[in-house]
Amino acid sequence: MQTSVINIENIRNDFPILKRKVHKDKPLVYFDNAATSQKPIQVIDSISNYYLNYNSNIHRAVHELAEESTVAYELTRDKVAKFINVKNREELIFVRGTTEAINLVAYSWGRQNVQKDDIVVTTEYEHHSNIVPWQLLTKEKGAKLEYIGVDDNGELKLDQLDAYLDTGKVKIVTFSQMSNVLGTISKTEEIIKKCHQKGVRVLVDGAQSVPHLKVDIQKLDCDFFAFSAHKMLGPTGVGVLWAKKELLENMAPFNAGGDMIREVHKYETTWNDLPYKFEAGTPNIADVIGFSAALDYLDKIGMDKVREHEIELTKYALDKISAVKGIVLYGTPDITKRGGVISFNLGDIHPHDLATIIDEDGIAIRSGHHCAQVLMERLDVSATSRASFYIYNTKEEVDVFIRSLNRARELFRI
Ligand code: C6P
Repeated sequence: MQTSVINIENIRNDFPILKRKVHKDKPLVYFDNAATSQKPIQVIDSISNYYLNYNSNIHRAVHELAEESTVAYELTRDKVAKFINVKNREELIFVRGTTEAINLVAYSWGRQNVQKDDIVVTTEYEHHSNIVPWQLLTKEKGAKLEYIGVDDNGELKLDQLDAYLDTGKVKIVTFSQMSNVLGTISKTEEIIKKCHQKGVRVLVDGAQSVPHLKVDIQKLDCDFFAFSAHKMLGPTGVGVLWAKKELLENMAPFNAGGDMIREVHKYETTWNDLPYKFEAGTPNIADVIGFSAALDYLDKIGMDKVREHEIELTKYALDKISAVKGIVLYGTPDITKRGGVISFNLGDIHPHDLATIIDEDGIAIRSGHHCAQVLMERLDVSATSRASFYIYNTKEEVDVFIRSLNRARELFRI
C-alpha cells in the first residue's frame, strides 16, 4: 500500500471514515479531496476535547475555562504562522474559509482602493469565489474586470498579464496558486514580481495549494493570501486571510460587532488591534482549535513528502487513465507543473452519470463545473469529472477507479 514516500497504512488508520463501506459492501475510495479532505482522529478528538472539557468564549472572561480556550485558539494562530512562514502573527485573520477571505479583501481593501476605470485582473481558471466578489466590486465602482487567459496546456498566458500591467491602470491581480480543476500550479513568484515592479497588489488564493505544497509567505512576498482549513485535514468553517500589516491597518473593518472594537460610544467607535479588528463576534472556536491538530498532523508528515506522494500517485493515475479508451484529459501532462487533481471526460458520458456509476463501486469523485464556469466556457465543455488525491490515497485505489471507469465505458459501449 506504500508509495515510496510515506507509510499510507499508518496514515489510513488515523482516518476512521476510510474504514466505512458505501453501497453496503464497497470500501470507500475517496477521491474528492479538492472539495474537502477527510479528518484524522486527532482533529476529531481535539474538537470533542474542547467541548467536553473547556468549552467557553475567548478574549472575554478571566475564568479558567476562558483562559484555556483563549490560549488554545491563539496557539492555532502561531501554528499557522509557522506552517506558512509568516513573521507577524497579527497579520493572520481567522475567517470562515477562502471565500470569506477574498470577500473581505474585495470589500475592505477594494472599496477603498479601486476607483472608476481602474482594472482588477483575475484569471480564466479561478474558482467563483475569486471572480464574483471582484465582479461586484468593479460593477459598483465602474472599474473593469479582466482575465488572464488559459492556454491549451492549462497554463496562464502571462504575456496577457504584461499587457494589462502596461496600461498602468491595474490595482490588483488575484489568482489561485493551484487550479481546482486543472491542477495547474501557477508561476506564483513570477506573477508577484511582475506585479510589484509596477506597484500592483497581489492576492493569492491558496485554497488548493496550502494543503498540498510547501507555501512560504515571506518568500512569495504577495500582499494577500487566502486558504481554508477543511481541505487540509481541518474542520469546515475555518479559513485564514494573511495580509501585510500596513494594508490591514489602513483597511476598514469587514464585519462589525463584538471583539473588533476598542471603545464604543453613542456615535463613534475605535477599532481593536490586529488581528481582532477583523474578527468580529464569537469566532468558530472549536474548529480553530481542531485546525491546530490538522497542522500538527501535516507537519509531522512534512509538506515535501505530501507533495512527493501526490506526484507519485498522480503520475501513476495519469499513466493508467490515459490508456482508457475514449478518455479526454484536461491540463498539462507535465507532472511538475500540476497537483493531484485529474479532470477528465469519458466519451460522451455526462460527468454526473459517470460519477453516479462509479459511486456504485464505492468511488467518490466530483462532477460538474467545480465552481469554475468561466474555465468550463474556455474548455468548451459544460462539465468535467474530477478525481483529486490526498495523503491517504493509494495506487490500489487508483486501480479500482480505473476498473470502474472501464465498467462505465462498457455500459455506454464506448
Ligand atoms: N473549491 C472544489 O470542489 P471555500 O469553499 O471558501 O472553502 O473555498 C472556496 C475555493 C476557493 N478557491 C479555490 C481554488 C477552491 O478550490 C475553492 C473550493 C472546492 O473545488 C469546493 S467548490
